[in-house]
Amino acid sequence: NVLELDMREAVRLGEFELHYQPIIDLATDTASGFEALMRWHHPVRGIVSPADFIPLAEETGLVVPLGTWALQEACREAAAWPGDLRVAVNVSAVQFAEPGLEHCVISALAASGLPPNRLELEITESVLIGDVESVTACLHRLRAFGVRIALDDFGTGYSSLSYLRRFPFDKIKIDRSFIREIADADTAAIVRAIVGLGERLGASITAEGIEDEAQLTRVRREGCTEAQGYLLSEPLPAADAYKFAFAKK
Ligand code: G
Ligand code: G
Ligand code: MN
Ligand code: NA
Repeated sequence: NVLELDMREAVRLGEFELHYQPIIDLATDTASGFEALMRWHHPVRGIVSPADFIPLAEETGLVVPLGTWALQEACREAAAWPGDLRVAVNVSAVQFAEPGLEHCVISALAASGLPPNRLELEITESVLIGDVESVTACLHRLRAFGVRIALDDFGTGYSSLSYLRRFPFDKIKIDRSFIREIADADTAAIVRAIVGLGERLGASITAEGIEDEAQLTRVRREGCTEAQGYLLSEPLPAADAYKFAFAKK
């Protein structure tokens, strides 16, 4: 596989980069943090989307060194941001299946000096499918250390609600497929119910994929605590995220 060979080289050549998408706190209309999103600058193909290379990186196990790099890079960058701005890093189920993840998180924090409560790990339901006991034990230890845990792409799996019983998440991120359809009354009712769940469970609720004002107005009305999407800002290169973090809004 050509892309796989390229990817092995790419890690070594430093062709990967993180972009940072602002996450807006709807109570203050200011950024509460940024989600780190990987980009691959391929010398021939141009920018390759993680939607194309993450699945391959997971199959080949390359997501482990790549994910280690992303954690280190994101923590290092976030340590330079002002105030208590957080950085959210996506972590794949394959990384959780390896014993080194906890050590990797703790050393990224130590090396950067980033306080643990400014790091958030975004996991999907797939993380809780494998060895549930050891994964939840690992999540509990990370959380006891101060790291925040978010459930990503909520609502897209086969049995989303059962995952809320397996771990007390700090945040639930409502998948953008719900936001796209939020003009629909039934979809809005589901979003409102997720907000209610979040309140009862002590989790904040982020609406993902906000692309227009009507969607923003609607997620505010339904009680979402945070919003993220192209309307608010695209994922930004590190230097622009740094400026965004310092800009008074
Ligand atoms: O940025 P974009 O929308 O193209 O990302 C596509 C997918 O790739 C999303 O599901 C996102 O969670 C995932 N992704 C982006 N960056 C990372 C990363 O650093 N690690 C992992 N595991 N997934 C990522
Ligand atoms: O699976 P995850 O939620 O981590 O995916 C995040 C992905 O969503 C990133 O690849 C990012 O580029 C993309 N994204 C961010 N904002 C928007 C948006 O407003 N609309 C769409 N369609 N995608 C978005
Ligand atoms: Mn995510
Ligand atoms: Na998501």
